[in-house]
Amino acid sequence: MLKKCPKSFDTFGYFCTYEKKQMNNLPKRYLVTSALPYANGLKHIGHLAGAYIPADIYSRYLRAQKRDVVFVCGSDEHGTAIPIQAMKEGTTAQAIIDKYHQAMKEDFADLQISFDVYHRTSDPLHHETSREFFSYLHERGELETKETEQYYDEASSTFLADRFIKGTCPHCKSNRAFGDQCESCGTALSPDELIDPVSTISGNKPVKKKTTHWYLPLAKHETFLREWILDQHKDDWRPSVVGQCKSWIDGGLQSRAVTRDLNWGVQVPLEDAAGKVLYVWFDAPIGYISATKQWAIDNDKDWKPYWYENDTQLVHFIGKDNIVFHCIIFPVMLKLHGNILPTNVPANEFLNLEGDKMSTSRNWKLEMRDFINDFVKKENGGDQCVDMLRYYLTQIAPESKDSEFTWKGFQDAVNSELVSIFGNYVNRAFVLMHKLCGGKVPRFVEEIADEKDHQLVRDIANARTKIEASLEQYRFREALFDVIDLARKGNKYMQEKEPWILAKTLAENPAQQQKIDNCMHHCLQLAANLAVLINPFLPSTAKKMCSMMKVVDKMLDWENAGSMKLLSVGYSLREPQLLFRKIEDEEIACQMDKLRAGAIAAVDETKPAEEKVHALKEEIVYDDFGKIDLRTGIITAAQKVPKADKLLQLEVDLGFEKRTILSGIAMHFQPEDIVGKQVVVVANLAPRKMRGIDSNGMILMAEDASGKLHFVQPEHTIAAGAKVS
Ligand code: B3M
Ligand code: ZN
Repeated sequence: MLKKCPKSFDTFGYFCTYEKKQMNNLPKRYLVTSALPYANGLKHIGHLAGAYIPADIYSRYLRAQKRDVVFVCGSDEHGTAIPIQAMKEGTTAQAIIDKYHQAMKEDFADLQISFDVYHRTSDPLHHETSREFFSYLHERGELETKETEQYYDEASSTFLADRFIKGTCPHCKSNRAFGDQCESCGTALSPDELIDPVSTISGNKPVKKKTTHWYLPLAKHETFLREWILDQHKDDWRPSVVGQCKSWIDGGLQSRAVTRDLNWGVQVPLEDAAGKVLYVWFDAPIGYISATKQWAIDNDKDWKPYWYENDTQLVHFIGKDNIVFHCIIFPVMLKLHGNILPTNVPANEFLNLEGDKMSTSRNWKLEMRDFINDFVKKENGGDQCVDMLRYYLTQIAPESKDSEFTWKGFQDAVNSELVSIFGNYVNRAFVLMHKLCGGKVPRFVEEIADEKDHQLVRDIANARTKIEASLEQYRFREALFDVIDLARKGNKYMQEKEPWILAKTLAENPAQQQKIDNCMHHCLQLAANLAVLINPFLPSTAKKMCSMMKVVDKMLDWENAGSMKLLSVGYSLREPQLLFRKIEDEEIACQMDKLRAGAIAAVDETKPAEEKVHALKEEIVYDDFGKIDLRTGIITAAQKVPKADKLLQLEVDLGFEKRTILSGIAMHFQPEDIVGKQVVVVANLAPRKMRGIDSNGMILMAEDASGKLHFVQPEHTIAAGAKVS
């Protein structure tokens, strides 16, 4: 239910929790969590947009508000996904988690995700914390034990949990279905539903064997869950989250096994439980608690209030596939263990990529690491690229429905919003201030202020109020939109005031200097406000702006937003720095090529060998072939084409003339190695422009089974220009 808002904020409505906060009922401390990523591979931008950037914006905003906040995360290093990945990479589970824990930690740091602690669930502190948690529940009789029959692989003497068992999906009939989920259609499965199950360890057909496990009887907590989620939080949690919870509860709550037969994970702390570990979804969320403990140890703080005091606001940022664990199972565990419950679980929907779902197996993805290597680390001041990505991913954040990353969309967002609106505004304000006001913050004289000046002051104050309300309600896209909108208003103000025109007639009318000063004073104060408001979203940009204004980072405190006194009169400011560069068409084309090439390679890898023998094209008649003029030639020069990973620019001597030909062989040959090679050229192919260069012909290549390319050549070197038929 939307309640009427307090009088001072009468342009929009608030939900009840926000209203409470306005009445000085602020939580005393905040604990912000991002889903613990599995340490079985690098994470992609879908993960980043779903659980990490929003949590980071929220935490940075709270810190700027000087509220007590701890932002925790860490690697999820248990579950069958880890040993499976180890099998794939031919190494040990320990080597896998060490490798990916480190890699993910670095990627997050490169993208300026400001965790207060990035922990890992293999840490002894976490094992201890999880075991204590389990024992606490077990000792109080909150867990059930059940004996069931489960699939067992006799060859390796192991029970086959989750992903160790593979078969045909009963729904879509794909053979990429596992004991927990079908990789093709995404349906959650239990091992018993698989058609023709096989062990992924031995490839054998498994047998059924009796085993005992501990279960969390969720049905016992139905009333609590209904009241807590469906009554208490029906208005302040996202509708999609409440909806998913409702269908789970209505569908009948089953007891969930919290242990597994596996030799990788947290040992079950009971005498009769040899060879059993805690289920990964039991220990992983406890990882938030262990991480908080680690933070407290590192910072000489007390962790307990964050998990036991009711005036803590606990917020879990996750993707929608994790809703049931964070809204149903973990809260039941927390309640039984005497902890506080989450205040909100702002789960995001999924981010698609260029018209398709992101997928590791199909290699249709953009890993954080790829973006870091291709943009951030490639250039001086790559920080601006971090902010560009943070900007676009927030602008398209899948807050209420699935959304889509496209390279064109990225380019448009950067070029027409960050560069043309925000960057342009700040740059113009600084350039004009240097030109028209001697490089110093000019004085503002109230007596000659007009309605446009007053309106700008109101716009700034309103923007703060609106952005704040959006952030408090986890509406990050909207908040960011309002920051850009304020910059847009700044551009309009400057455009209407035209201080550069006033400057032209200054000699005849010296009084106009004050008008110019008034305008530039306001423009600079607005720029300072923009730094404060953009800071949670684009921290490097805000820092750069502080440096241009020669102010310390303290200016970025949220309480400064809305003030027209952020920069002192007479203070000299630096020359402007470029905040954002443009994204060029070539960069986009290059990324699209890379994405497609990656996906093609992935398809080829999974194809059985017989399919790799390419099927013949449709039949042609002699005349079709007769139209093609093939000639021998010699490569006389070769060089890389800038910003195109795959293209080489070749000069080819055909005897009767020299040609420039672009060939997609840059991944296979070094330019210097192929000069002097004899080649066969399709000599009468219509010219084609690529990367602004005309390509006049095509070189014939043969591809071997491993995908390596070879030149098609006459047996002995012969004169260039000879006919091939
Ligand atoms: N590692 C699943 C995931 O990455 C899982 C999240 C745990 S959060 C406690 O989607
Ligand atoms: Zn399926």
